[in-house]
Amino acid sequence: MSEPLHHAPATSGRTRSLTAIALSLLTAVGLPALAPTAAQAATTADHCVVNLTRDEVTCAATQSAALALDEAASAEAGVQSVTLITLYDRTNYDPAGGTRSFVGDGSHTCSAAYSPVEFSVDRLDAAGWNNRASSVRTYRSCDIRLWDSVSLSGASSTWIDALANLGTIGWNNRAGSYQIS
Ligand SMILES: [Ca+2]
Repeated sequence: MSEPLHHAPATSGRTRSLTAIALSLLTAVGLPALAPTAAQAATTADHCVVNLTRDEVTCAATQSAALALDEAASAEAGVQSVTLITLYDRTNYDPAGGTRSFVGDGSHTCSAAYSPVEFSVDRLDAAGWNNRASSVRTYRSCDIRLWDSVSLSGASSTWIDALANLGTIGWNNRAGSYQIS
């Protein structure tokens, strides 16, 4: 079985495993919503930030809260986190259905070329994100390539910089894994 997240050899030899963390999120997602005493408490959507540098996943009730928690933890660890890509459950980058962001350290900028692949992330099913992404944004010169299966095999999309509706290229609610370059 392959690792859920690994660097391409040309980038570095490090290998990281996020399966256990991702699995632990499944229980968090299933928790009942708190009483809607604040506007932001009205959603049960999951918003998680996968931090490559710290090898941790941070989740919160909103995308901004998840990013803020990740940034605070990163600052404590002496690193700056920057977003490389964000997957949205809904089209048009609407965060209301849930988001999953992948962040690297502050010095990271993707190379202009698509080869080598800089990050490969499989098993979106373990994170509750298989066949779910409907729009995607990328940052820091990164692009994303979606794979139909959860194991970076089968059909794959073109490289995407940003797309408000993945359905326009036949990839709505379809990705099971992805690569960043
Ligand atoms: Ca969706």
